[in-house]
Amino acid sequence: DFGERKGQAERMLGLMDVFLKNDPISLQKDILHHVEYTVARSRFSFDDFEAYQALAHSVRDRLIERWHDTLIHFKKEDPKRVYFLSLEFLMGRSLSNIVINLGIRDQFADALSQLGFDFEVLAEQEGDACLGNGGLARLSACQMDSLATLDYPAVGYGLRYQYGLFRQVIVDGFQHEQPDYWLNFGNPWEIERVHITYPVKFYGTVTDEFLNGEKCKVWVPGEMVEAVAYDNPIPGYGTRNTINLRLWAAKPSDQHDMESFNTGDYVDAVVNRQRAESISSILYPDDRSYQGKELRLKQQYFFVSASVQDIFRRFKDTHKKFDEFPEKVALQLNDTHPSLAIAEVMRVLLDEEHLSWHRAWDIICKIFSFTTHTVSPEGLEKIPVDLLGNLLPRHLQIIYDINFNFVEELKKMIGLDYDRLTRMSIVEEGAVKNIRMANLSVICSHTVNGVSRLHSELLRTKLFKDFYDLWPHKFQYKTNGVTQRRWIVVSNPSLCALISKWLGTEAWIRDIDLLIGLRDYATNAELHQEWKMVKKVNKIRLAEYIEAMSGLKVSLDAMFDVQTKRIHEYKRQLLNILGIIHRYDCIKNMDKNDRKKVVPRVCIIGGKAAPGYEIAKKIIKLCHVVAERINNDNDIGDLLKLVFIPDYNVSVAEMVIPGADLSQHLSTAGHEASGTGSMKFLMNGCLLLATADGSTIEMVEEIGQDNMFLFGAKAHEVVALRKKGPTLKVPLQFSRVVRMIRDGHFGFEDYFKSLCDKIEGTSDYFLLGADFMSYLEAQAAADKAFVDEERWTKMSILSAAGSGRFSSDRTIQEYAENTWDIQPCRCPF
Ligand code: TH1
Repeated sequence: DFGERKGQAERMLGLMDVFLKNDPISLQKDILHHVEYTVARSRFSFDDFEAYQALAHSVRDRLIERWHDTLIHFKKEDPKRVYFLSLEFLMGRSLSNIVINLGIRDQFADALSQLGFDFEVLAEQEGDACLGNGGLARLSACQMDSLATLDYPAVGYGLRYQYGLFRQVIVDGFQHEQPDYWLNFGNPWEIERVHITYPVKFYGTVTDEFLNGEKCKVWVPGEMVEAVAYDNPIPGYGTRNTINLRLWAAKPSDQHDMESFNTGDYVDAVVNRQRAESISSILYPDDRSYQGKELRLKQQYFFVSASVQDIFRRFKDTHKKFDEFPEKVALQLNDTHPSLAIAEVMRVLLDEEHLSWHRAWDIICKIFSFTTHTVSPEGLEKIPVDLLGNLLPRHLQIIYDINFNFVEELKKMIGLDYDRLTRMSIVEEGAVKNIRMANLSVICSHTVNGVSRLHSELLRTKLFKDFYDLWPHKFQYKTNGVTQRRWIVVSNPSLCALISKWLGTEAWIRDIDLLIGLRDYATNAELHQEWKMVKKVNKIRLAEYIEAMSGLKVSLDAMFDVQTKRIHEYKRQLLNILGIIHRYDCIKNMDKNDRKKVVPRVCIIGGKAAPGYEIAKKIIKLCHVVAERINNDNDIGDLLKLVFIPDYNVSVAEMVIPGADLSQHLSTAGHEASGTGSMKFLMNGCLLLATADGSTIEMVEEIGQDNMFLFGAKAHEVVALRKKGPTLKVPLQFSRVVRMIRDGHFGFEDYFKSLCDKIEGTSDYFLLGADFMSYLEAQAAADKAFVDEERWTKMSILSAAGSGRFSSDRTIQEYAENTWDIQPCRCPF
């Protein structure tokens, strides 16, 4: 209608500066405008945080222009879109990322410095958006960046939690969790859409009714909650395209609780309404473990239902026939967390659009694709039937119907192989009946993706073997990737400048394959000098952080050796700590001469433990007591230091990763589906010490065995090693360090007993003992390489040069071509 009121439109265009200008004066005016009118501070008196807010709003204005243009362009072109459904997005800070992607960082920095502000200082004022746990959530964020950059018509959907992932505080070496009420200071990057709301229904009953002579199901809900959209524009780099990440917040519905209002209990009724908001209030802090909690299920359905309504609304705006739905819509399930979308789309098609089962099912089979991030059967999500039936009665019926049809078909194909039928059924029978969300997702998706080659192999031969045998064509894999915009350009500006200088272009920021060009200079003395300088600058930054945080001074000559990721037994932070104790013990027993040959190390460990994960919390405490002992041992000095970095999150990672010389990825082979931290380290020219697990296997292929320190049992050997169990001989060195902990060398021996018990004898499930010698050898090899500066620098250059395959741009392109079947839709500049 804007076009119809042409006169008015022209007048509006005349009044408005469409396309804000980016010269220093315009930027300064704009920032001051926001100081005065948005932040409502006097332009003569505002602090760094207020300056950040004004800056952020000036950036946001420019972001919104492109976002509007993109949305209008998509609407006009009406391409097939991918809808990326994820319960977690770990965005971290936005400011630097946005100005860099918009190509106006330097302009803003100049404008600010003329006002007497430092861009970097203001950028530090921003808090992290931690709406996710770990790898899976950060992957979603990286993929959004790539979707925007590659001009794909994509929409992200998720939940706008009021409390992000807990803040980790360490008190006396123990982890404490504090709430992350991140919206307290406002969030300039989101746009509240009060008019974009959808009702979401829960509980109630399903009845059979007749409509135009046809029998149909009517769900009469028992509770109604409103979903309100909050839009988060995601800008691409080197393009005008800016896509939308729409997060839903729960608000009380106007139709909610009419009853209690009528009964006159007004105050109680209002208080009751507030409960609705609890649905989007908190992110579950459990990384890959499920508890079958009702609130979690409510969250899943809440965001799925709002997103599906939004998708249908958009489709119906321009289309009448549902047969066209698969030509316009691809739905991507990020793990099983959003898999209720399958039952929800089916429900809408059947009960609201009144399609036949046959037509509805045909559509389902064409639109869903599923990516699993899990390796072990215990990691797969299950929902108790009672819970689901109570909360979503109609969905349970639909899932049963899908399962009935599937099992009937299956019988025709494989006969009455009951074991196999039982394994493949969506419904798990037993004391507690469960819905297997993974089986539902595999059965209803046209494509099932793994996140690395090894992972995909494990899916085909173990986790989903029965399904693979039935539908081999469904199974693909897309090795994960991370965005070089965040993990080099934003977080390591010196390296970014260096790479552009030596490649003679900045094009690698959009076209990662160009990175390989660095190989030509892998032995160039001049590059070596500059490369070492960059590493030094980043080590200084990290050392300053460590000192500010813990008071510990670390030597820049030492090897900075980093292991940062969620704390998990399978990730074997414990192996790292045992190795450190061993190293300490060795140094203690050396004479003066031998000590001269020791390569000094600063060992850095960081990561959060799920609040209910006792063993993980003990690992954190162990790290602290060992650090206390080593760091205060004057006899050791700079030869060895151990630091635990608290509250590891995206912005801490941005500082730690560029400063690392060596990084450790120690998962027992076959347990890390992919791993993405390693990719960030690799891109930053950090050497890897790793097991042959997840994506590291593919990294070796890219950069060569000689440039990585590989160790440990291979995935196919792990099962056999476990079977050997008690007969397995563990090395003396291993028993010795465990004994030191048991004997109270570091105190708290009672507290650590259960930890020691978990890794000795038959209970060493993750094979720390079996891998220990190989681990020590890899560490020794790393020491040896580090002493040879030229060799180390060459390895570092080759690591970065070979990291191109691990860009999320490559991952997303593969998804677009092989899974979603979507085309770029580029907004004209
Ligand atoms: C992780 C995987 O453990 C990791 O190997 C992988 O690189 C990453 O996903 C991205 O693909 C997972 N995170 C979660 C989180 C939850 C549930 C399952 C997984 S798997 C909550």
